[in-house]
Amino acid sequence: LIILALCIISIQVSAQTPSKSKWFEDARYGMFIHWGLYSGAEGLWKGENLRYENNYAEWIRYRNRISKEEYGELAQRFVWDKIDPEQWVLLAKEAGMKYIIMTSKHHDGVAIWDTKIGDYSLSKLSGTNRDVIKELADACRKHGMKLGFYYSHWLDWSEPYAWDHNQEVTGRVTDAQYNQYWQEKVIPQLTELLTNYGDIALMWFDMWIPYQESIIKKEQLEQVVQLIRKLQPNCLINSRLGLPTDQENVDFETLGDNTFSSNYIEHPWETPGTIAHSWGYNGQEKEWKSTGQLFESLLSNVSLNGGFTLNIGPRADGSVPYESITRLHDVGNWLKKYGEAVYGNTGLGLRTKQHDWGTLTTKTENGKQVVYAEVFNWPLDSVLRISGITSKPSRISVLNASGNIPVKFEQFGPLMHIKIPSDQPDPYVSVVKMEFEKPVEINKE
Ligand code: FUL
Repeated sequence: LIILALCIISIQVSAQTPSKSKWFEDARYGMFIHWGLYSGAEGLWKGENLRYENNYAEWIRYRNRISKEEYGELAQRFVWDKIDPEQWVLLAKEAGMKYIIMTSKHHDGVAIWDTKIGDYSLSKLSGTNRDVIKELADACRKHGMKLGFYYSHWLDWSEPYAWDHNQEVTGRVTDAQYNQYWQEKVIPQLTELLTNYGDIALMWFDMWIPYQESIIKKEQLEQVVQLIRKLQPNCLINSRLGLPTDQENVDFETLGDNTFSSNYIEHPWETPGTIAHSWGYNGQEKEWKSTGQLFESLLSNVSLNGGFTLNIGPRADGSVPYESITRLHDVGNWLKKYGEAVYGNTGLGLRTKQHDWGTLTTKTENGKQVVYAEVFNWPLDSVLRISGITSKPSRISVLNASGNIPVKFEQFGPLMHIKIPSDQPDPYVSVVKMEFEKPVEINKE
């Protein structure tokens, strides 16, 4: 009897235990930080722009064929008196972001933390005793921000035995050589990152081809997974590790850079996005996105069950370009008012772009479901038309700064006409809230 009781209790506990990715699925919005030696180059090398059009500033060493020694000299451009990782955390908080993913080692192979594995680190190259990753981890803990690390496992342009696109020309390294890089750098460095900086919420790897097409072996990837599961059991792993998303080893899918889905995806996923073109700081940047585009990216992802990880590329003195700050503040101020339509929300699984005025997000609390309409294009005839919901709402209101204004509505089967005020409450995206006593019924036709 006791065993039976224990079994029942344990079944109940496991049924109640939220999945370890729940926080990530609720967070929906996070900050990516690309900061490394390349930030010191600012997209320019000896007066020469980044070679090849349409390229990323953090690729400058590879694109402009800079030698390892000369590249290392960029460390002298780092202004340590000014660098303050806590400012990045405060900016993320202000922006309404719930996690930070920091580049710990990008493709250039430079460790941003004070690694003991080799001497190719920002700390050693610039002769400082500072460890930016430690400072960032401490600041995240202080301000309740989740922290994850980007780690370039597949590519490392600093190691002769790692993968380097130059080898397309010069010939591949052998499997044994690659494994040497893996065992002597990747595994020990990951061990440091997962041991010395407290709780790590996620690891963001970066390989955009399936491992079968790369030099990496499945066993090597599984070794990484086992290491993470052992050292940080709650740490999430993204799909760019190279293993398929449907495998147990991958906790969330990362779509392509600035790539968006056109349908609802059941498993956890995110889009990594830039505010401009490059991820790393580029002083020549011209392609700044509008704040409206950023709202569109965030809200359409949430409406399809995904998240949005938006990047900043600080300069070598740690400062963040004004263009990024102002956009982050605009979205953050909006989230302060309307965050209830984003955090913990998902979508209804209707057709993408079903409504030309905007998106629908939803969440359920205590058995009651709420649906939010995020209206980008406020209808001129003061009628918001929503199709696909057949349940009757108990209340509909328009959210605005002075509270919720209840509004009238009519329903014709799966069509709802909501009478909205003629003036849109928000200059970017206005929110209409529909409350239901029970889970809503959907008509996808
Ligand atoms: C890409 C990288 O090559 C870029 O430099 C950047 O880090 C982006 C997030 O992933 O694939």
